[in-house]
Amino acid sequence: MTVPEDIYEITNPKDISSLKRALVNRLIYSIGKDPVETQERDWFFALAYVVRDLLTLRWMESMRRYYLQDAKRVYYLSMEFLIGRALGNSLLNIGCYDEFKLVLEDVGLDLEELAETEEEAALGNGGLGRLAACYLDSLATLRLPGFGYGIHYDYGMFSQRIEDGYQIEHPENWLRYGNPWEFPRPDVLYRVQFRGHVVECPNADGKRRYRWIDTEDVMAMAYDIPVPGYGGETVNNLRLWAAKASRDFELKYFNEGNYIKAVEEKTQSENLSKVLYPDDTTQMGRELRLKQEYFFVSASLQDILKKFRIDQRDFSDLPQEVAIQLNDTHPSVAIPELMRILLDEHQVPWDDAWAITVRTFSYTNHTLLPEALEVWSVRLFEELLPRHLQIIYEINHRFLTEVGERFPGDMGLIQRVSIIDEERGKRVRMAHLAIIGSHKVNGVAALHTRLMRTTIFRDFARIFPDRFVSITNGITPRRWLNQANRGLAKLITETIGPGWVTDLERLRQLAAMADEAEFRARFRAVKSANKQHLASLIAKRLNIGIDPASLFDVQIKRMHEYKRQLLNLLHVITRYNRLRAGLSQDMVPRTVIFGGKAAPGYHAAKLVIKLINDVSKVIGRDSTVAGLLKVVFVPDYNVSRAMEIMPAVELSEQISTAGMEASGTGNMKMAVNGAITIGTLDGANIEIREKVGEKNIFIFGHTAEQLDEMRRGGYDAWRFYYDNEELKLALDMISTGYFSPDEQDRFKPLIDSLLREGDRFAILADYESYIACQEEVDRLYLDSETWTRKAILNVAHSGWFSSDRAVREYAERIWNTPI
Ligand code: RUG
Repeated sequence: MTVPEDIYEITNPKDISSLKRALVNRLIYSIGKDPVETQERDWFFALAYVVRDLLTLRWMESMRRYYLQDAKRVYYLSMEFLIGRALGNSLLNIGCYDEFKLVLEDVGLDLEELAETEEEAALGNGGLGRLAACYLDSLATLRLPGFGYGIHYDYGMFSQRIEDGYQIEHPENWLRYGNPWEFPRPDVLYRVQFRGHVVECPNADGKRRYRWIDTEDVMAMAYDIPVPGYGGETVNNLRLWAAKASRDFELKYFNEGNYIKAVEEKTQSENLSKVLYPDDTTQMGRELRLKQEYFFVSASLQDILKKFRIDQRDFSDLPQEVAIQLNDTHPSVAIPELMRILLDEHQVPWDDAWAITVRTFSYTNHTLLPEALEVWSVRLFEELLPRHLQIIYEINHRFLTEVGERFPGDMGLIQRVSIIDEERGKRVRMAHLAIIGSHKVNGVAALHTRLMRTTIFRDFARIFPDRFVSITNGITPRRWLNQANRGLAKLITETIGPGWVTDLERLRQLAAMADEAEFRARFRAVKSANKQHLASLIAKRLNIGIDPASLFDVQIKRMHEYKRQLLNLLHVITRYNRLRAGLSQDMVPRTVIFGGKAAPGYHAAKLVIKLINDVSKVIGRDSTVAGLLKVVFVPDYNVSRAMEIMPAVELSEQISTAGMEASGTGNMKMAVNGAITIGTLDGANIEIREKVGEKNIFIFGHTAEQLDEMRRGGYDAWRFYYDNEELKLALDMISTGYFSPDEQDRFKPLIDSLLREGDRFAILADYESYIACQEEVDRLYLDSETWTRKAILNVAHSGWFSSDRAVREYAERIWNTPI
């Protein structure tokens, strides 16, 4: 049926009175509240429903357009989508922000305040999940048929509270009041099998056939979340799967008359999508995690193939019609799963099935850290996914035979590239599976890809020289500049027009403005207003006063040893000591802001949080440094906090050990918001330096190669300690309880890791050049015109870091869906 035009409630989204009518209608008919007796949350929900209505129409139009164009679909499979709040972003993307602001004012409400009642969708840990969300925004903005698939976790990232300086985790029930953006689809339901066993069936044509039987099944139910592109023309879809008990499962026990057992089993299978694993840096090797991975992969592939309309097509067309991007190895069980479907359910011959599979998949690697690379014990695999293990063995056998033929006699090579690691009790190396089963493997920054090719995946780069590509990450300018920093967005639009929102390279036009005193003054005024705003939020929420005129020096990211928050603290302590020694003349007043969550089981990272808070307390109480130095830990760092802090940052701390941060994306967000980076030659910092120019960034520390060489020659931690008086003093203060008089050896484990356990993250090696670099920062900050000039140049040259550029590169170089 065609939809009659007059069915739409809002025919013109610029017509304030129709928006208001729609809003009040939703409040009454969807929320069931009398407008005279409402809470803010009711209005939020009513508004969200009106906005969702506007999105829904465009969404249906987009789907129809894709269908008619028979466009190639891109599916982004990710265990994490760190979306954040949706209201402000949706309103800006569909161009109705100001109109709704007026409507709300009319009923006595403030849009910004209302937006804060939204629970944030924190379905991710950090960079990887946020990247997925940025890419969805770009896919829709670029009008590409790109769809996300993930898990509908009941509990996303935990919320962090700080009690007595320690991190305490609290479950975050973001669905407590429901999610107004999503459409539950009880009719979109797929069976996902687990366990059971495999039987070989005789086939009429004499070929072997396998059946996976006696499985324990869980159902996957879809929830759809519309993803609006900028301009509102295209709205794509994010489909998240929630686990539901299968009817068979329940019936088995109900029929036995065991009602309680049936309900218990039901709850257990539904637990599958209950909670996000809150750790992105270590591999957890837990059964539930592998089940989550297969659960969402299986449901997504069934859905993808259904949309591919296999009844009308040949499987050999799949790679022309469908591209599937694996966000890290987490969804890489999709490779044997597609093989299983092709082989067992559709009797496609192995070689054809394999060619289809490899051409369909591509894999993004996000880390070189060995502890984060996924491996699964063969035993667990066999228990949960017996047929997949068989297929993996067969993939491996064929691959190793080929390698053996191409590189005869190299047994070491065979062992190193095998999917099965035989050394530590037989394990499946998921990265090897992902590389072998994909036609492209991408790293997320130039250095990262180079190191991937030359270190951990060196052998694969030799075997598949054309498979590895580098696509540097990007961030969406819609959320991270247009929405988060309204002041700067306005200034930019007034200066160069509004086109930058979808063509961020246009920021380049601001470069010339850096030399104009008047523009610098306006730019400074925006930064200053943003700093004041942040200062007022910190005062309101934490009851801490910070000086908006001080230099805002910020490190906000996950807490991890390789990110080196501890190095930052060593600078803070050194600075404190210098100030106490009366050496304040060369130093500018600073506010050092930290924020970030530690994985609940990561003791070292949690201890660093405590140390930050203890140092903050001591410095805060010392009147000799009042007005000169302050340390603040902002609790519960998340997307919303990031959006508040980014616009106010002046100095962006990107100080990871060279070679360890795959890319980083916070570095890009801060640069585009006019911060100057202090960083190592690591991840995307290198490209930031290239783009903004080396005079407009502070680089310090050893390179990845230098650290490698240093390690090979024997790393002498004590030498750094004895050679530098100030470093020695700072470390001694920490280890002797200066900051923890109530428990003197509280921080001994941190100091031991540096001095006695080899300083894996080279904090001591980089201390001296970091301190020297920080001195340069002070000198530059004293010259506020030059500082502002450099800050403007950072904005002007950050255009390349737009996720639109990154997604275009994926489209051209990997998905073969050029725009
Ligand atoms: O640590 C990396 C970041 O450097 C990177 O910017 C981000 C997006 O590519 O991914 C992060 N990451 C790595 N998140 N999880 C992992 C390990 O699986």
